[in-house]
Amino acid sequence: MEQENDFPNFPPECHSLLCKYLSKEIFDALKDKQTRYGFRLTDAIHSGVVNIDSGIGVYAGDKESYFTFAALFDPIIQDYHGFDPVDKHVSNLDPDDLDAPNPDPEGEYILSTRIRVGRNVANLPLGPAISKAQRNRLEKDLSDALMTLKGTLAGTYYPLKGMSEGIRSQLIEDHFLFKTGDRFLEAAGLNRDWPEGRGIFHNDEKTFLVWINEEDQLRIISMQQGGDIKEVFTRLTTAIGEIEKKVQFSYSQHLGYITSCPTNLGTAMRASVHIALPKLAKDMETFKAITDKYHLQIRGIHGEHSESEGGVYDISNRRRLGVTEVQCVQDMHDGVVALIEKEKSL
Ligand code: ADP
Ligand code: ILO
Repeated sequence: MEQENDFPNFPPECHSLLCKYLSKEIFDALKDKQTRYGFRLTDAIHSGVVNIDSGIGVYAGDKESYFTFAALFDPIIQDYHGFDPVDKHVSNLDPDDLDAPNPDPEGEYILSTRIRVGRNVANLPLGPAISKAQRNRLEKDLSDALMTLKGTLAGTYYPLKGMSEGIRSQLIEDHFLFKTGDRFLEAAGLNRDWPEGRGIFHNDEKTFLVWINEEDQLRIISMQQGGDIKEVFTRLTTAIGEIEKKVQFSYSQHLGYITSCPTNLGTAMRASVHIALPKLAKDMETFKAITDKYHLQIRGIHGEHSESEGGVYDISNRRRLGVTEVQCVQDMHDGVVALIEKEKSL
């Protein structure tokens, strides 16, 4: 990725963490550095420079980026996650430590539950810096490994290349597959050679799915109808354990699981429900007060950067780094209980 080596000119309407923390001094101190995979500061910031409405604006090209460009990444990570450069991440994927009875056993509010983690393979560049040959090789190795899974995790790999348009758009509409052409990923170099090397693995029931080579090399997903959060988490942690027997994930004592976007570091987990809250939707102040209290994020029902439809929202954990996976899911569960209680009272 060849770019100018000048300090970017951010317009006043830009409020990304990139423009907040990229001073001229930091830019000058980092602009001539590169990682062993040739990833440079200009590559890391390109998405946020091109997309001035970014919330964050940076991506890492490899694990080393987080350390080589720490003068920029550290304050962004500190701001987003409240996590200091001296802090250590701790993982806990034990479902027995989760206290999450179904918040909606009658099925009046929660349509579906989904928990995903991002993973990348150790000793390889991340998506923004990976070569076409490395990506294609990885697709083969990962899909071969997934095809050996047994029991309820057994499934089939469907490459994006050659997939019919009808099947692809149906999978997206049904919330199973990633979209094409995200401009943030595009500018980060994550869409190079699209659709080659990308695809989706899933079991017959589509309760266990794995995206290959999208924003991260693996997005491991467990989902189902209704609000049995514990069942979804248990399936996910079993799957992660099985995949980890075959693939070594990129991990750091400090930052946890390494992901291309710093918002996903740590657990790389997003635990969400699609939930109908039509009354609360008319009082966004109260709605937001509850989601803030439980560290939750509100998205539309077609994922990030989408709108709600018919009072149905995607509610998920906002914290990912410096908290365990169990805590992420617990945040989501406890917040959803509070949201349902409020909705009932209105
Ligand atoms: P990610 O969760 O991987 O960060 P997105 O926010 O784009 O990415 O969501 C990916 C897809 O997963 C979207 O189609 C979204 O609607 C779907 N999704 C997220 N949460 C749920 C849920 N609880 N139930 C059903 N689909 C969901
Ligand atoms: N780069 C985008 C998105 C950041 C968070 N989301 C994801 C999918 N990683 C931004 O800075 O707004």
